[in-house]
Amino acid sequence: RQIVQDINRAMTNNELFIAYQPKVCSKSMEVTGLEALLRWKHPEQGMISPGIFIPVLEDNGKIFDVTDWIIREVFKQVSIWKEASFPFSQVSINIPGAYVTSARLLNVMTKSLSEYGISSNMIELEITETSVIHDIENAISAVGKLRGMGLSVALDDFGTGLSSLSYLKRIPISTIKIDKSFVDDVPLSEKDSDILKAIITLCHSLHLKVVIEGVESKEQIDFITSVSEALHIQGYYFSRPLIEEELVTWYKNR
Ligand code: G
Ligand code: G
Ligand code: MN
Ligand code: NA
Repeated sequence: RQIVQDINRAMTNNELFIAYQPKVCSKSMEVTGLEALLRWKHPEQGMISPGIFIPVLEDNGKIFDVTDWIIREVFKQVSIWKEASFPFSQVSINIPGAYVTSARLLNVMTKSLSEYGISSNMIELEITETSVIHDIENAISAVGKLRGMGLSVALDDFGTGLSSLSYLKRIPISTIKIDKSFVDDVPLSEKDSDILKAIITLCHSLHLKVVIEGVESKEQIDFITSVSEALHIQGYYFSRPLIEEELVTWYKNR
């Protein structure tokens, strides 16, 4: 496909860039993390959503090179922020399914952390529930090694994988990201509100850090903060994903 040829050019041609979306603590309202999200400004087609091109890159294996590119870009940015004493917090990187269980991920992480002088607790890797269920034994082993290096690991899109919950106690993740679909109709739907509350309780009883994704309204914030003061909230209510300059301005204006 054309995407594959174009992505090679995009990586060297400044067409790809990273946007960062803040996560905010439900108690202090302080920024507790940033999720790195890939963006592609194609010269003819304009902005192309990663929801469109990432699955294509996954199908042909090109996603490995692109993820390496993302890791380098993020680490470069983190080292600049560190140097400038910018008050950033932990940065999360989305890692595609096939990459999670590959030896390449451990190697790239070890090498890049040392190359950019970044401590592992500044980085979180987001892996999807679907990819974990796909290859549970290898995922458990890979996550164990990453955690052993001091990296945080988040389970992304939690609740969408039609999974059995039994793997939750076996996989040594640090964080759960509850999928947007569980918060969309909160607090209007009493049933959805009860389900969200139950998931949060379950995750907290497993001592997991909990991020609620896709929060867009004040009413959702009020409900979430009434459930627990130990939650992390991500969504348009606080901010869309921002490029570096926008992020600096956003921090200043808070
Ligand atoms: O940012 P946006 O809502 O457009 O993302 C759409 C989809 O693409 C989401 O599922 C998101 O997880 C995925 N995505 C965005 N950025 C990255 C990335 O850097 N790496 C991977 N693997 N997926 C990403
Ligand atoms: O699959 P993943 O969770 O990585 O995808 C995250 C994507 O969800 C981000 O790329 C971002 O563009 C999108 N997103 C983040 N917050 C919101 C929100 O409040 N509403 C909507 N509709 N999308 C969001
Ligand atoms: Mn994610
Ligand atoms: Na998600």
